[in-house]
Amino acid sequence: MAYDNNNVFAKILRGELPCIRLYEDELTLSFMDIMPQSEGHLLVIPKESAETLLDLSEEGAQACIRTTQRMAKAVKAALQPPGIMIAQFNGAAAGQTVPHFHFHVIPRHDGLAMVA
Ligand code: DGP
Repeated sequence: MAYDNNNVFAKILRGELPCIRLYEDELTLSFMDIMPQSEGHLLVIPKESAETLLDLSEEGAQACIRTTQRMAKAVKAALQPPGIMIAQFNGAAAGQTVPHFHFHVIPRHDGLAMVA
């Protein structure tokens, strides 16, 4: 399916929607999730127009995992959660609601799994 240029993360990347920006480099952007599952829940997205992991370039995938690791370390240092969940969904059937690739970085204080 063609990439939807009007999805909310595309608008955030273009500066058309506000977000709480945490980190940005040439290939990725990280910002706070608007519906956090716990304190510190953040997102990492590529700047390239990719809907799912299957659409993402290898360079984009490497950049996203690098930024995700960096953000997980920052969350650990800031909030000291005993656990950090990294979640990622591909397609509406898998629970993806925004059709632009993203990693969730979610501090966890219990053993419950995320319900999409
Ligand atoms: P997913 O189900 O994996 O597609 O999760 C999408 C996440 O994006 C969800 O946790 C809520 C978040 N989200 C949706 N719209 C916005 C928005 O406009 N701004 C921000 N910061 N987050 C959003």
